[in-house]
Amino acid sequence: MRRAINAGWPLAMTPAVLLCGTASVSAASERPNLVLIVTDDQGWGDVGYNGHPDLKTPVLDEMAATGLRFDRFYAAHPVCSPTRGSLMTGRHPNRFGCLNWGYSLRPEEVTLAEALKTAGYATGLFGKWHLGPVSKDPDSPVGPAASGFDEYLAKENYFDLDPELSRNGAPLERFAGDGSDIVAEAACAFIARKAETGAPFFAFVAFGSPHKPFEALPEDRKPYEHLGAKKAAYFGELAAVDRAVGAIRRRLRESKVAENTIVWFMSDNGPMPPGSSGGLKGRKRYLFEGGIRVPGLLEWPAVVKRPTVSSVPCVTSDVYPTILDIVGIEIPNQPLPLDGVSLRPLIEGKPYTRPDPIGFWIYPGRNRERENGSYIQPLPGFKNSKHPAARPIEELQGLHAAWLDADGRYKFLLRKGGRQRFLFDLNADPRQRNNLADKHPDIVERMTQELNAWKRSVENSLTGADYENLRISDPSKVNEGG
Ligand SMILES: [Ca+2]
Repeated sequence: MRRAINAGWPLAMTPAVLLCGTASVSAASERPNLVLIVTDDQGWGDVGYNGHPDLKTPVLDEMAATGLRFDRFYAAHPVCSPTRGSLMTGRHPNRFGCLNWGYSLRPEEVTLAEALKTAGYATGLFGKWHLGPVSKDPDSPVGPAASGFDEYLAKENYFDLDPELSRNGAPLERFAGDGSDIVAEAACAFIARKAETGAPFFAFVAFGSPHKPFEALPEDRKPYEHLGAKKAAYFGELAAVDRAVGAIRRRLRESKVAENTIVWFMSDNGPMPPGSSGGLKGRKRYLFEGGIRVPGLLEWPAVVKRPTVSSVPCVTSDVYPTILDIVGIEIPNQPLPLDGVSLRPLIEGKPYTRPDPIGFWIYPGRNRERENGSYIQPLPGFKNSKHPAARPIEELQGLHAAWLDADGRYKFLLRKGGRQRFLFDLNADPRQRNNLADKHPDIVERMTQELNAWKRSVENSLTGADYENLRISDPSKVNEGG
C-alpha cells in the first residue's frame, strides 16, 4: 500500500517546539493570524492574472505578483459544501457524509476554527457557511457556533446584492449594498477589534460571489456593459470581490498586523457560464480540470518574502494540516485519516515535493441513500449520510472519481459508471484533450489500484468508523498541543 491513505498523519508528530530553528521562527514565535478567503464558483480563468481578456482583478493580480501563487490549486470537490467541508477538516468530504451541495459537516469532525480556538485564536465567519444551518437553527451541532466560530455574519448559502445575513444566529437582517463589500466590512471590523487586543485571530471570509444570481452594482457593471447584461453582472460581482479583498488587506496594514497574517485566497469549485475555466476542460460539477482547478493565492509577508509561483499540486484539504502545522496545534483524537498534507515547507520557500496523490470522488449520494435506507437528516435544510457498512470495492470501482499523482503529471478519471476512462498527462496536455488510457494500461492499472484503495478508506470513514476512539467531541475540552 502506498501512502495514499495518509496513515502517517503528518501533524501528530509535529509539536510546536519543532518550529524553532526554521526560517519562520520570528513569525512562528508569534502565532500568525489567518484570513481565509473563499469565493463561490470563481473559475480558474476568472482572474486577470490568468489571462482573462476582459475581467480586471487588480488586487488579486497584485497578490499573485507579490505573494505565493498556486498554479495547481484544486478544490477537493466540484461543488460548494463538500469543498468547504474539506477546508474545515482537512479530510475528503465523502468521509463525513458531505456528499453534495446542501450536505452538512458531522458534529464529530474537528474544524479549523475549533482547532485554532484551542491555541487561543479568536474566530469569526463572514459570509456563506453551507455546512449546516445558520439562522434556521442557531443551536445546530453543525452550525457556525458549534463549529468553532465565536462570532459570525453569515448565511446558509449564497447571497448577492442587498443580502440578508444572520448575525450570530439571529433572524436574517437585510443589508444594503454588494454582499462582498458587506461581509468584508464585517471582517475588517473583527480584524480591527482583535488586532487591538493582540490575540491571534482567524477570519473566514466566504463570499457569495460570483455564484448566481448574477447581480452587481451599477458602477461595477459599467466597465463591462458592452459585453452584455449577463457578463456585465458576472464581472461586476468579481469586481466587488476584488475590491473587498483589497479592503481586507488594507485593514490588515492599518491595524499593523499585515506582516504576520496569512491571507489565503481560493475558489470553492469551477465556474458556471459565463465564468471562465481559462480554457481547461469542464466546469462546476465536473472532475475535469475546469471543475476543480481554481485560483489559489497566499500572502504572509513575514515568511513569503519573494514572489513565488508553485506548480506543486495542492488542494483545499491541505489548508487544515498546513495551518495546524504552522501554529503547532495537536488535536488529541483527531479523526483520521486526513486527506490533506502540510504545505508549510512550500510556503517557507523550501524544496517541497507533495507526499501523497489527491483523490476526487463525486459520490452518488441520493441514489445510495435510496438503496440502503441509511439516509439521515437530523438538520433543518441539510442532509448528511452515514452508512451502516462499507460497500465491497466491486460496487465502488466505476463511480465518478479521479486520481491525481502527487507530482501532478498523470490524472486518471472515471465517468459514467466506469464506462468512460481517461488518463491525462497534465504536464504535456493541461487542457485534457488527449486520452492516454489505451496507450498506458500499466499506468491505468496502477492508478486504479490506488484509487480503489483510497475509495475503500473513504467508504470506511463514511460509516463513522473514524470516531470510534473519539473520546473528546467537545472542542472546549481539547487540550492545546505543543
Ligand atoms: Ca460554489
